[in-house]
Amino acid sequence: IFGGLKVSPGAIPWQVSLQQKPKNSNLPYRHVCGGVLIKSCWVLTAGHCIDKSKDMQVLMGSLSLDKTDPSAQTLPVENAIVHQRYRETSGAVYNDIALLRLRGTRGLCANETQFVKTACLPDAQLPDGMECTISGWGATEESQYGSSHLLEANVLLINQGKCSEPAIYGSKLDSTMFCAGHLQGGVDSCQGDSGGPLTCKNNNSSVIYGLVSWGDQCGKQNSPGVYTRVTHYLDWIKSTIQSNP
Ligand code: 4AZ
Repeated sequence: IFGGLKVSPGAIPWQVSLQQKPKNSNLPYRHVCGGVLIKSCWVLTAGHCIDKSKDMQVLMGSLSLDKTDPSAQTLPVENAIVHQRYRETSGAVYNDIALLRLRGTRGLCANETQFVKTACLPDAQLPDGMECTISGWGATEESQYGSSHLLEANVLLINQGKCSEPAIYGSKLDSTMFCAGHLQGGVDSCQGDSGGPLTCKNNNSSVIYGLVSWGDQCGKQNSPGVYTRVTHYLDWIKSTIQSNP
């Protein structure tokens, strides 16, 4: 996160760290992406975060990645389901969404606490200019390697027509994505934040409106962050969860 501040305990309880184990090694799991807990056994993340050849786990309820908080819960990923039309092209990513099924014990996965809670899915489009929150352990202006403490920042929803102007993303942007940030630059998501939440408050409850997906670098003028538009994928999310009991 560029231009962010440290998150307080319990403020973003649906934020998870998606971690992968380096192949053929005894090296520990390392953070690769963010994710969002939407049900006890289900995490939403970005399609481009998934490497089927590596073991994955999810860390929940910890603000720190290096010395995990006592409130932390870690669960293995049983199955990663990437959207069937996920595609990566030069400069844009399409249908950048995946669902992770966690491996629990006796049907129980994440245990709901003050520090671990599910986020609500959105049920409507939200207006341009609305202030929303992004968070993650990704790159900052100080470190391309990211932050060991979870950071957050406020961003504004940017008009789709504006963000589709040739000077910004042109036709790379489609209706399954949206832009958020600050066109003057400075506050943005970055590498390592991918798959993590953009949440907006609607009638005092937070909804997961976007997933960090792509952008032209980070914090640059006229290059806001691009987010997977979660409202476009509600049927895919519901049917994927239903068909994987
Ligand atoms: C990335 O490389 C990435 N500024 C993620 C988010 C943004 C740019 C790049 C948005 O994963």
